[in-house]
Amino acid sequence: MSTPVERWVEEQERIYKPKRVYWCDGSEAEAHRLMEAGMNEEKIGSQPVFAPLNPTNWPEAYLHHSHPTDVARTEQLTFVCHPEKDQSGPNNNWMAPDKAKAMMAKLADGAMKGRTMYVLPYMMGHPDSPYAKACLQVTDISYVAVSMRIMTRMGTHVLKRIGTSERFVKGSHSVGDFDPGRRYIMHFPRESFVWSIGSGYGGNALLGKKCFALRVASYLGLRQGWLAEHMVVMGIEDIKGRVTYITAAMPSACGKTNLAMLQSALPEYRVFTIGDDIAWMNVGPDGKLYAINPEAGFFGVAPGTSMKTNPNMIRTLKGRNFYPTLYTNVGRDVDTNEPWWEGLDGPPPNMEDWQGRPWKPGSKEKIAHPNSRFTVSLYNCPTLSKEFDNPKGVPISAILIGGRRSHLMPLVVEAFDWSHGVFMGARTGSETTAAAAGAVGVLRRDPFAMLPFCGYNMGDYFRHWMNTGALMRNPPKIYAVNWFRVDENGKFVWPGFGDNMRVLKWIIDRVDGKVGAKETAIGLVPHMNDFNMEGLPIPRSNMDKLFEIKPPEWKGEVKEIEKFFDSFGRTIPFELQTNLEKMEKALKI
Ligand code: GTP
Ligand code: SPV
Ligand code: MN
Repeated sequence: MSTPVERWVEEQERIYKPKRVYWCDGSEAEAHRLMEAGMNEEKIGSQPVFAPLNPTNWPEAYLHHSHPTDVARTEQLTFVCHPEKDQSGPNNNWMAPDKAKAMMAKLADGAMKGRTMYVLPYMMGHPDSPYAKACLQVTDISYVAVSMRIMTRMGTHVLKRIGTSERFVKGSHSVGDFDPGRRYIMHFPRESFVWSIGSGYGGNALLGKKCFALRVASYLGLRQGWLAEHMVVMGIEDIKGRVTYITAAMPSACGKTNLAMLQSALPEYRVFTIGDDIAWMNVGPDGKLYAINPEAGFFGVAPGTSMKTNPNMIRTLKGRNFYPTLYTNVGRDVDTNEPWWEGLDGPPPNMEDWQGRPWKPGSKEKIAHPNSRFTVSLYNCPTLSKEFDNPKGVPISAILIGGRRSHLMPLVVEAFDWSHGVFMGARTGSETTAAAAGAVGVLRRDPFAMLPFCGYNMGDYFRHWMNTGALMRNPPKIYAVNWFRVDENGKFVWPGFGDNMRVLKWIIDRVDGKVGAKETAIGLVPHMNDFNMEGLPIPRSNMDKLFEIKPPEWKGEVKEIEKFFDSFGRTIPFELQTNLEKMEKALKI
């Protein structure tokens, strides 16, 4: 008798018709074999999947060029397929499940002919955690197989754990022919099933990440009473050794990875990293909110990463522990065969761009793609928290919600209470980035940084957040943060990066009840005397600019929030409306 796992894999084989099926065991020896296959056998267009980079400065480093049309998440081709459209909400594209499956079956038919189908058994979360989930993905490209080995806990142990159960998370993936016209990422949350064809890009193809750990898991969380969020998880240790744990939601390419491994500008604090992208949060038996990071690696934005901005990431990339580290769509220094991206250091003379084409000095074209990324194990990270593998997770004292706003939003604002905090999360807007295909710098609502990742109607999601607060006697405090305000010349006013510790310090002092705060129409802000500005390279007048609330600017914002809330119709919780009305009144606009 075959097991449900074997039957599912046989079904995938019948659909895709690969040349052979290879079951991954997650070992290092196997990773070497997969890299060999990517260098010598598999191709994207005429280029091999992987090319070795200079290992002297960049140990175990490999370059990957994606298909040129396949460089970011494609939200317009991403669907959440509940039985009814209303269950997916205005925040998702929808297709009826039967129709979606019939369409995908056509695209998938024979799509792996002549290729290998890799079977990847993996865990999201530590295997001993009550919150972990056992998963299976099939794919037809070594890049995805190796990336999943870095990003998750992959191995044969997962098959043992699933045993003869029917209850495992299923991900079916093929790069197809990379034709954007035949590219779809389909979610069936009620079956814990994701079907993705036509893309090899992280968020579209590493199905444990955004597809399962956010879209499907957020729906599981709604049914089971927990939260799956697009959030950093980190610990901040003070000089006495006391650690405060926080989570932070920020839209794609808005600073999560940088925050998660921040090197503190204040010498009396140290940051410990638990996760940089995804948090699963449960109310524990003691009534506190606990967070785990279900992932095991970083899939980080390369441009802007340097010894100045994020030294701990450079150390992570140059660490020697885990094989291999992948660099996707970065540039290459032809003389030294080293990876390069904008913001790393001055451009060396002889460069190849992200498509492997010679780059002409002085050219305005980017060398690295703005959404070029590295894939590297969390175990390489020098600031990894000793709690990372704690199956219970860590208790959360504060939740930050950020966005990229060049105007309007202050550096930090504390919510009056949980309900106001949910309002702050729900009304969050952010300027778009290169992490998703489409225009960059356009303001859109991105509540809790989850707009592209919530696997059900966001009206119900806001209600779920309201309800979760009611389960806790002393819920975490909630903060809105914005590192991205600019001056008249378009320059960032706040230095950001390591100096963000100053904002974290104020938050910790608030959590500890050490300092007061000033009440404004939009929430509580610091008294400047309580805000550590020692050695801060900006004038006091700029600090005032960072906290300026201009009612006329807010007028347009309030209109937009209203319109956004209205788009959810009757599913929007009344508390959000009440908070909006209160804010409008207090702003006197
Ligand atoms: P995803 O992986 O897409 O979810 O992105 P992320 O939220 O982890 O963003 P990340 O930390 O990779 O930062 C994205 C970009 O923002 C990089 O180019 C960073 O250099 C830049 N950035 C991060 N933190 C700050 C900051 O405090 N200030 C400024 N000005 N830029 C920042
Ligand atoms: C993001 O876009 O938020 C990322 C990269 O973290 S991806 O995994 O592609 O979603
Ligand atoms: Mn992300």
